[in-house]
Amino acid sequence: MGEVSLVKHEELPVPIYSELEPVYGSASQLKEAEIRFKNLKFKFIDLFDQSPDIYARSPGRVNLIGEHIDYEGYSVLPMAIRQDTIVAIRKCDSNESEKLLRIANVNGDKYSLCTYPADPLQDIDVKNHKWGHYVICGYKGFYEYVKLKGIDVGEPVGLDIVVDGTVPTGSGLSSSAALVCSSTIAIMAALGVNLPKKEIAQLTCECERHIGTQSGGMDQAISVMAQSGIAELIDFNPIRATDVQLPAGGSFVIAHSLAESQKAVTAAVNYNNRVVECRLAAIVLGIKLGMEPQEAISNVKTLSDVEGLCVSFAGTLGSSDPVLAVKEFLHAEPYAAEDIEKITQEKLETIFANSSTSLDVLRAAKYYKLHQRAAHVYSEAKRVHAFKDTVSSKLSEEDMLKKLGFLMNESHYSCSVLYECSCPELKELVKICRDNGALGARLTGAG
Ligand code: NG1
Ligand code: MG
Repeated sequence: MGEVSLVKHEELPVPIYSELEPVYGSASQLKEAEIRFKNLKFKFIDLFDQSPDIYARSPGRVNLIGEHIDYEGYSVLPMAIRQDTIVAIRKCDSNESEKLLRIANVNGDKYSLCTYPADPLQDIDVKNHKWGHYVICGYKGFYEYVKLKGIDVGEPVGLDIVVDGTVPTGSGLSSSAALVCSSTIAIMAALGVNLPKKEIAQLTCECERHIGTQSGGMDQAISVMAQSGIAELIDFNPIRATDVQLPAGGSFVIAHSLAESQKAVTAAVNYNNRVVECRLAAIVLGIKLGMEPQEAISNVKTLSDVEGLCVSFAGTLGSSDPVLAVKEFLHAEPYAAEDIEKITQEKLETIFANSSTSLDVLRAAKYYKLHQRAAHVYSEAKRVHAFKDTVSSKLSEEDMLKKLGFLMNESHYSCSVLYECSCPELKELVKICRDNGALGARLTGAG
């Protein structure tokens, strides 16, 4: 599951089977996939009077453990799911008068046609959210990357695009990354560029930030680098994927609480708020662990940046575990802006002056829960490694599955109590799962 596949349209439909067999698995799923690709092609011809040049596919993902820590530099453990986004694309002739990106969806009732200029430098109107913005994220990110690498793709041309997605939206399964990645790959292929997967993973991570969320790179990395039937431990800086074979006797069941999260719309009070709180927690911790305030403000971006400083306090704290440093140096009462400014000797608006999305957070926030957010991040980072170590341990399968379930439960507790990214519907769903025999249950994705 999760291989990125490019299929030339003239080769449809027969090679679909060989190309997509490892991805879609059973014969009935393959049949469904074939029908979807055919529909996509017909929709394309119907809308744009021509056949597409090429197709791209990227899957959604489920994160098994490691929530809200990718943007703090810590490893996560997701796997791809079969639900995906497929994209058909055609490069318009350069002499076609209007240079436009016309982006349509097979579900035209829900997702109406979006039209943008064929201009990679255009700004995305994040305050006026549209589904097509995700494709433009990929478009902008691709051009930024080829410019950086000195790859010549010529003058921008018009592109016609039709999208078909089966990842439920707003459900924590990363429909957004499936759309960003499949669009980026389609654009890349339409413009005749072929990049290695690692580079596509890196560039698509950066792409999605154009939507206004300060996301980490988990979703794009797994969507691009996933392999069939296996989970991946994803490390960042640089991105790296290590195969994790899960115990054969266990099943992961993905359930939907039916509560939707519109992350791009609520970023200032939810997602980006937590990113800002983590940065502040890291700066304050850095100062408490011996850094000069200005040094911390300039150099500390994430909680992983200050973890190493705990070593010199191991004697006082009993160990170099950053969770102990959080207990010692960050109080549990929420911090007001002035409390933090006394420690940083700098206004928060100055610290975040270069990030308009962070300034939006500061405007919306009443206080900052530094202790809780940092405690979640450091403990969750440890759970990811405990999960991976358990999978490769010599435990009996029964004990192994119990331990994995326990870690998932701990992760859920931390997400809901310390990180506060759960909701009543998820709480109920987790309870239903556990009451009915699940060895562990947790929210997945941003929450
Ligand atoms: P979802 O669940 O797709 O909104 C988000 C982030 C990830 C990660 C998780 C929480 C994006 C594209 N993805 O995922 O980077 O931080 O939340 O672990 O914003
Ligand atoms: Mg998403």
